[in-house]
Amino acid sequence: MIDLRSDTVTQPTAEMRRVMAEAVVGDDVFHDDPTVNRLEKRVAELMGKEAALFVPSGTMANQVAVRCHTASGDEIVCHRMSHVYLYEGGAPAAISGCSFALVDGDRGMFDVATMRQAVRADNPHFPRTSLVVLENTQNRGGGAVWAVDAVAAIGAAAHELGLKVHLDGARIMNACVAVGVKPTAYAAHADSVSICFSKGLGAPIGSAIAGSAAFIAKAMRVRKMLGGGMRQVGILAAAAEYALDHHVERLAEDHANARRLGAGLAAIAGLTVVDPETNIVYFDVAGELGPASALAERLRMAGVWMLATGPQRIRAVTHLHISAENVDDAVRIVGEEVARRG
Ligand code: TLP
Repeated sequence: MIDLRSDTVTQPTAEMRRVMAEAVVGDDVFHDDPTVNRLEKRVAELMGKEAALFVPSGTMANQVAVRCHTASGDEIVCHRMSHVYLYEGGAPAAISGCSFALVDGDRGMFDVATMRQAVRADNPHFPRTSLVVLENTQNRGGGAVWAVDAVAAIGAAAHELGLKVHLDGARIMNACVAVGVKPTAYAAHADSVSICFSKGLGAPIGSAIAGSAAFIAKAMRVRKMLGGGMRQVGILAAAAEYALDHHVERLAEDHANARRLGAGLAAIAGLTVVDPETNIVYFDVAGELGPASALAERLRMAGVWMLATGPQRIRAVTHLHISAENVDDAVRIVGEEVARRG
């Protein structure tokens, strides 16, 4: 099975498992886990922030940020294709009592003027706008990468308006490898930034959030409240450290494979590909080929697993376990299944 559903499907490699097995651990709720402490220090440095916190998932990273930066009744500005809005079970409303002001823009990104329009005037009739969330890379935008300048401009305007900025950096290392910048280039313009180790970086579990020392002190309480205070979690922090040591530069291979996949799919009549910028490939299936879900199901039977993410849209994500040869096989199988239907 060529599993292209997500980069979250990766399995820890033998070497990563060895490092996990040998990790020195302690009770992290008592701050006793040296491996977690080392990882958090490293993430803080990587992001150019005072402190960082290990959390179980990217969703918790985002929700901790939302809860810390907002008060009940506040409004969050983000793109309508953002993960924090679309895919987190309504958590900002449920956990933090926040509504959203959703904005539009190419591939999940937006500019300062668009952001400004979404910010409410200070008037008791309106919710209080308190937070802007950016996502880099932008998942639904096809792994789109923000220009550093664009993030800087939004950060500056948001701060001038007294708003906080959270950067959902689930795939920030993909963005950095694609553009050739350090994470600090983006993180410098945000009050908090997350990173996921369990996506393209190949760890089994875990994310981190970085920000000021005061923010992280608050975040620690929210993490506990959400049930994310973990004990001998150094075994997972060790996987994250291993991922940062060994799986960052290789993201370029995933990006090359995504381009290869995009080009192969684009050559199949009836498919329209969103040009991949990193490791996520979206394509639209022409109506006469039937619904995307039916094609995705036939592909699965034929050995290629992709996700139908809309009536005519399919997503395929390259990762650690996908080779150029797998991509060529996947393209051939998609071509055969599309032709069978036609
Ligand atoms: N994204 C998953 C699904 O939830 C859609 C995927 O397969 O792409 N931010 C971004 C930008 C994400 O893409 C994801 C996961 C998260 C946050 C949440 O991370 P987890 O799954 O660790 O909670």
